[in-house]
Amino acid sequence: MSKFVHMSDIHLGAHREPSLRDLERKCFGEAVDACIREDVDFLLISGDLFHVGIPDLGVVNDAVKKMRELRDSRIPIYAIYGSHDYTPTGTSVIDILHTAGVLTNIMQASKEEGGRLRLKMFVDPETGAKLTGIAARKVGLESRHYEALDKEALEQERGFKVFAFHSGITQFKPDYLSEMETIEITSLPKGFDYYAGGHIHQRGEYSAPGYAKVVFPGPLFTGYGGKDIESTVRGEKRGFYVVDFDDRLRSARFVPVETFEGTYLEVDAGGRNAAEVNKELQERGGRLEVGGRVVVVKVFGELAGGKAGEVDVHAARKEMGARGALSVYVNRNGLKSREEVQVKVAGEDAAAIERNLFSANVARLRLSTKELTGASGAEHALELLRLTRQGQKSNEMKKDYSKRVVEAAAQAILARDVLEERVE
Ligand SMILES: [Mn+2]
Repeated sequence: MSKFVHMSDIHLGAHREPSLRDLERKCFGEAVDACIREDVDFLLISGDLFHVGIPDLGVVNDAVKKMRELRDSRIPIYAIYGSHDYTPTGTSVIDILHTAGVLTNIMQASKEEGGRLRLKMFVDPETGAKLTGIAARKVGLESRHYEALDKEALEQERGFKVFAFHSGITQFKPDYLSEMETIEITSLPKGFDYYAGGHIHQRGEYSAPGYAKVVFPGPLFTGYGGKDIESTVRGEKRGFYVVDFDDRLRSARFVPVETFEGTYLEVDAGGRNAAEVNKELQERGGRLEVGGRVVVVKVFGELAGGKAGEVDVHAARKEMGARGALSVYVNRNGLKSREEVQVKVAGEDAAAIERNLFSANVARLRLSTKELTGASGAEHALELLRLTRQGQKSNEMKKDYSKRVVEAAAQAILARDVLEERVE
């Protein structure tokens, strides 16, 4: 019997706080140690190994050290790009790791006569397992890959086959991602033994006729952003899958990893005034166990008196920090006051608000470019925002930084050109 480990959405470098950065590095390190200890045959990463396409070199160096340990134990790493790994203009760190032989990027596409897309099958030398997949590229671009895909050739391949992808699947989409652009399960070739999913930051195992085992491990550590952190703090287990196989799939089991201890505080401000809410925050917050923990404080509801801004979350954050909390996230997106103008667009966290805001506004535009309308338009806007949020590198000149961001942003709204360019 052979076995491999399937991980996804590791997002190395996602956190700014040194405490979370350390935990994130440790978590990846321990997951790699587990692969070596369990003597797996290979590791498969379904995208978003790093949080950005050109991460800090310190983050890369730490990751490469661990990946070298896998190589030294003769455990190959196969990977595809995630939505965070690619950089529209330049070379991503994934390409460098592929070139250096640290990992193998298993999406290698060529264009056939008539524009059909042919994927190369990689064969793992030790086990004979066949691997291929479709990476996330730019928004809307991967759906074009799927449309053009020569599925028959892949379906005819014999032996144990794994298909890696980094996209939401319409039929298996969690409710909270209802606005996310997804692909139909039938876009994927049928009959693979294991579909190794990435992109969805919630663990899930699914099946459909012709697609017996579709697995999203969710983020290895915790992902990033309010929603992901809140889920982890509220007890959602994070981790990876160990997959046993011979000529077919034998089992796929989830293995949880250590992330962090969490504390969650929810304060319903409904019908009360800001001063009363502050008192409750102080009293209940002060009694919480916060030392060495990640704390999420959620304040919501419509205040009867005072302004939402008068709810003093900073005091609560400071007090918890002083008692040794690793990190304190305050979510007050659901907090409103009667006196203030009602928020027109709501959402559970900043990412959801952005998505909803773009969806609402894009619907009012009349555009001839199809990709820039509807859900795809909202995704493009989000992508643009993500790219313009990239920080300046420590050794990067201001004008180079500005050029990089402007070019990335320009590329982000020119999906078709990039497709022609990349898939030759
Ligand atoms: Mn991700």
